[in-house]
Amino acid sequence: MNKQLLASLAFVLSLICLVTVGSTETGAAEKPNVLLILVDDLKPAMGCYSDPHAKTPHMDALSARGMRFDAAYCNQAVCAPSRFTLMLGSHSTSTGLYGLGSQLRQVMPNAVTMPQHFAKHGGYRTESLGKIFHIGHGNHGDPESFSVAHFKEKVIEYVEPASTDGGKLTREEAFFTNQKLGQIRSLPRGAAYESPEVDDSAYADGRVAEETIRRLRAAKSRLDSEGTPFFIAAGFARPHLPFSAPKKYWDLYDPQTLPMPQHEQLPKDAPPVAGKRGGEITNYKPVPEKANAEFSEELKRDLIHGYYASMSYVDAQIGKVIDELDRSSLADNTIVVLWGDHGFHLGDLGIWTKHTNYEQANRIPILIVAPGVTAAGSSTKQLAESVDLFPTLAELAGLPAPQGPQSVDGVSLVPVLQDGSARVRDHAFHAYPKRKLGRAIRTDRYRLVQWMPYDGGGDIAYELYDYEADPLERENLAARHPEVVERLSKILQTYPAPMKRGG
Ligand SMILES: [Ca+2]
Repeated sequence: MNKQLLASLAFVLSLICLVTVGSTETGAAEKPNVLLILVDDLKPAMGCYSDPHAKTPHMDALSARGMRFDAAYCNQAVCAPSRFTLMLGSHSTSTGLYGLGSQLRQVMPNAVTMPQHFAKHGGYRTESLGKIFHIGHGNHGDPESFSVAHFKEKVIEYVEPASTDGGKLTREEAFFTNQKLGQIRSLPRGAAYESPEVDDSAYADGRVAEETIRRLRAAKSRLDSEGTPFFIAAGFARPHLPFSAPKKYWDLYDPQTLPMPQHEQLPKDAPPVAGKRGGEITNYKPVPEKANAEFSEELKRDLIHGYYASMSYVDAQIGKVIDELDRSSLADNTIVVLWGDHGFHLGDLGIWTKHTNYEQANRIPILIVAPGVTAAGSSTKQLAESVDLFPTLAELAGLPAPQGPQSVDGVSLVPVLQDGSARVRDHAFHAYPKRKLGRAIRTDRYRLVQWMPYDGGGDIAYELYDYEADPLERENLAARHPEVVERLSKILQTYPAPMKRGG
């Protein structure tokens, strides 16, 4: 065999290897595109997560193309910090970015976010639409993360005049547009829901879907002409409050058949710091403003109906975007990730919205379709965290693992994507700061929450829940199972000392 033939053979063999291992090399033409779909306040209540009530055919179809993570958790159940954990691969306890108003570049001017990493190491063109970084509450997003200007859209939105007392600036609209932040309580409350007969594009998510489709078409021609891969992050606002969604999505449901909360008391024997009443939802009418007020059955049903209607509305918009991936023949070379920024309490434990360390606020949907890597219709019980997506996507794209300078706390889930029974971690970690800092370890069976004063000492309280015996978190078992508390506390002790609040 002559040298030339040997070289050709070696080249062909290396190409075969490249295809077989699913792009662990960095050949420019081989780079997969990335479509990151972020959905605000989406808990795993879709059809693909076995919710029998949900009408979510498009997310279900997306799930059927790849892998569904059944035990995925956010790292902090608040919009802004959760999105930072995703984009930095860092726990909020590592960065100090705990608050809605925490400014990334003030706290960490040189942080390298996931899209920055893709641009720097892979030559990706990176774009963002809708709710990606949290904007509002004094926050202005992170323009440094993307190659082109952010396509900004509303989160709080109404079309019915009655929802805003005839067009007044309402409390949550002010928060999310950085207006009158010092005078929020003086503003009127907007409606918690509305259901007008309007087209999908009457609200932000319809417009974000339309613009994402335009961006995908432009990205396709750029890919064909210049070979530039894309990283597009499309952020949808619903089912975040208010549940403003076109009537046709409300009409998909009979509210009388929707699931109502099964257990509306806080867990027995839980420390008071852990519980929650009132909060964000009291900024919406007709929710009672007093934190401890009872909700009528009608109100609970309307809110739950609104959540499901909003989920179906966003589902339809995601379906349009995925259709475009197919139409433009991008699907075979595009990794698609769907991620909810945190879960949502729909009256369970008597809690509404998020901002707790309990299961409903922290469990999230993660769907990953990685062509050539994930098997269609697969799922895994591997515990996963938001911070894992950065190293996972970097590895899938054949890029170097993220190096910071921020602390990179995630692990790559690629072995799990290849085989759902593989294990890369044995617990998930999350945190929520209140009067004390609550840090949690979630294993297959248990959740331990340690509530610790910020000075690190003194009065430490624990919660322990056993999800085999008590999936609804009716009772804190910490005092009854000290041996489990001790075992899980030891895991917690392996984490670095948490950063102080104030970022
Ligand atoms: Ca959110």
